[in-house]
Amino acid sequence: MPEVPNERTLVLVKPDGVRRGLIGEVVARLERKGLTVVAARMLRIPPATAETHYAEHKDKPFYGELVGYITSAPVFAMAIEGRSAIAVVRALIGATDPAKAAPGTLRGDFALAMTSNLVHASDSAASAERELALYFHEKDYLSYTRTDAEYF
Ligand code: 3AN
Repeated sequence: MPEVPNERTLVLVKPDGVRRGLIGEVVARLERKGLTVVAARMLRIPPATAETHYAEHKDKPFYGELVGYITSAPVFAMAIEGRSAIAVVRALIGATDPAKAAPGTLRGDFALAMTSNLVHASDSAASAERELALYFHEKDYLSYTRTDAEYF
């Protein structure tokens, strides 16, 4: 098998996903792909954390709506590990605009609007490190070997 880096990334089931009862669907798709959930928590994101999380969008016209939305109801935050986890999770989630997301992706199958686009996932190693630290402490990561690890 080619050497692919083991990575850790942040996935958030956003307020629309939580309120629509889609936490399990998101987790199931990540797990069946061969990725490992190594930390998880349910929380209502404090406004200050949301502003830090979305700091790169501070000057965009949709920034206020984005922060308002992500703080509007609980999210389900996960740390996900696996081979090339950052790119693989982004591929499973699909394009930012759910109207353009490919069928078979989470956004392609379950979302249509831009703000309530179901899931967030870190888009690079630097983002993953920064974003994971907003939601988890080092002691929260419980790495383990899946019984089916030989296939992944
Ligand atoms: P992604 O979530 O795919 O990483 P980003 O980081 O470019 O996308 O954008 C963060 C979030 O901001 C998106 N998930 C979406 O909710 C919102 N967003 C991005 N672009 C727009 C836009 N043009 N209009 C409204 N909301 C947007």
